[in-house]
Amino acid sequence: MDKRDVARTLEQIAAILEIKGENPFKVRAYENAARAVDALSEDLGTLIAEKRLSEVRGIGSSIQKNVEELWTTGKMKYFEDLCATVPVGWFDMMRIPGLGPKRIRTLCDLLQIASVEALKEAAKGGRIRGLKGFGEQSEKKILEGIAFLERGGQRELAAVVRPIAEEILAALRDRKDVIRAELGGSLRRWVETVKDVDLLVATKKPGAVAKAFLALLPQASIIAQGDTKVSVRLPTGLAVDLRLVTDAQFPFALHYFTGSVAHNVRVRQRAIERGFSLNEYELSGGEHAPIASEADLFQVLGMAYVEPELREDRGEIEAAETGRLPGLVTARDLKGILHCHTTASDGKSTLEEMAEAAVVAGAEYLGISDHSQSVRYAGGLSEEDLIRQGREIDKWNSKSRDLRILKGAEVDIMPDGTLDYPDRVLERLEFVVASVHTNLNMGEDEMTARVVKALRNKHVSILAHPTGRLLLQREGFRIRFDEVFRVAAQEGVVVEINAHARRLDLDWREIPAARALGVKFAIDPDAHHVSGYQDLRYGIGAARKGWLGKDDIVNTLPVEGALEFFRARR
Ligand code: DGT
Ligand code: CA
Ligand code: ZN
Repeated sequence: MDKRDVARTLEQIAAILEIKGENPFKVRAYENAARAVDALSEDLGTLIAEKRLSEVRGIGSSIQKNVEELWTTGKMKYFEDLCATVPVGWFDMMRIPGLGPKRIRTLCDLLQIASVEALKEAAKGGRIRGLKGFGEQSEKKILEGIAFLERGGQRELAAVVRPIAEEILAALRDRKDVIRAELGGSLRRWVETVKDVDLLVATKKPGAVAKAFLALLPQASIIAQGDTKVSVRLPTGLAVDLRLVTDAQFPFALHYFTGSVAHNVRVRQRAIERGFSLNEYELSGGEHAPIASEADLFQVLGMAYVEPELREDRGEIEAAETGRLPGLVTARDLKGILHCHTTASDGKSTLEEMAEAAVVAGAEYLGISDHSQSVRYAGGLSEEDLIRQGREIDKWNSKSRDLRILKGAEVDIMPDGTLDYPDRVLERLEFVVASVHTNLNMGEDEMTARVVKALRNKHVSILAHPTGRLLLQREGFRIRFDEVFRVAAQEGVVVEINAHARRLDLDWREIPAARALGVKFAIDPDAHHVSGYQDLRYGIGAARKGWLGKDDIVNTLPVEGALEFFRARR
């Protein structure tokens, strides 16, 4: 849990109270508290541990207790009770872009509806335009908002969903009547956004396990419940599917429910070619060696084991047939953490805190790269600031035997392709991360020329977040990758796989083409807080989905190797 989860819960409370028509002061109090939590510069956990939450302006004493309860127990009774009193449909309606709680309340009151489906019907039937405060335009906006949700606005960041899914999985695995259990679907394939959670359990007692599953999620509403499947929806709108199979069925079900659909279709085709028939429960139609695991299944079909991340029908079937699957990078291969911020710019942890956490994370080196001078909104460093930070880093390095800190900067690529520090500043740094943060709406030609010009500067080591996308929020800018990758490979500039869960930029789908042109990569957390290191696992997931091995990634090198790589082009 981090402060964003807390702020989100407070926002949801405010919205529910408002839809219910409760006291506006109470609504405002929760809204203010949500904003106050979101804007905290100090660590929420620290404030709570030191009993200093009351010092924060905007959080009243009863809300304070609720926040403390949520932080320490992971639950808030007030919120759970509140959720239990309102229709689930409200939560879906709250996700329609542009539709605030006040208007939801009016719509629910006047139209007697409580679901997105009913709202859509009403809008289509022209029954909204005549309502007080609404018009044809708002009716159209509502339909557009619903269409957006239906197109995939319902997806959620994998990083938001995975901790919840892993917690449920762990609780199921703890049970004696669960023989084995795994995540399936897009989560198991490490896709960056997911529609729902797919869980699979092997058991002799499906009824008991299903009951236990429901007891784990008391606030969930049940969508479907049968002998082999239970589907629920959490108050946040997230659907969780649990499938219950026998131990003998497990390998087939796991493979099937991991997907992707495209991969499944190819594997089933291959089974047919070999005279079998494959479905989610068995491989039938002929004699074969016993199958107790996915690996056995692949083997019987004459294939090497395909890691879940690769199951997208992007060449893995052919490679598994001919033994050409790559050895994929793992979290243990990472030796250094590059591209991290500190309180010197817009980070929330100090240099020392970031360093200590990097030691705990097992890193041998940590590359600090705060923002450059013109990035005012993010506290960009002046030349003097950089020099001061350099001294702090020297001090750490002279004391520490566990972790070496590298001096770097995240330097902005200006609209004309020049860099935000002069060369004489850049050449003093051990590595330079270059990135585009402004003028994102340029045409493709202009943007390509801008980035290519920056890559030609021999001090640049890493091209950061190459498209600037923010998952579920902002599309990446338009740029010609083939040219950028070719120049990066030529110049020896590393291309970043930004592991920040909202970025995951470069997209995994683009990685194989970049690699084929000779590009090397770095998996960087872009951490603005010590907790940011946790995002590295999503970067590893993306790199694995992009077929990368250890040797493709510069921060798997020991510190001297990485520094040598950066120095080589200077
Ligand atoms: P998502 O939920 O959109 O993030 O992506 P997935 O891949 O988790 O998709 P989901 O939850 O609809 O289905 C889970 C898996 O079940 C999917 O990856 C493969 C399998 N599956 C679902 N529908 C079909 C189908 O029509 N044919 C085959 N062969 N497999 C399917
Ligand atoms: Ca799924
Ligand atoms: Zn950046």
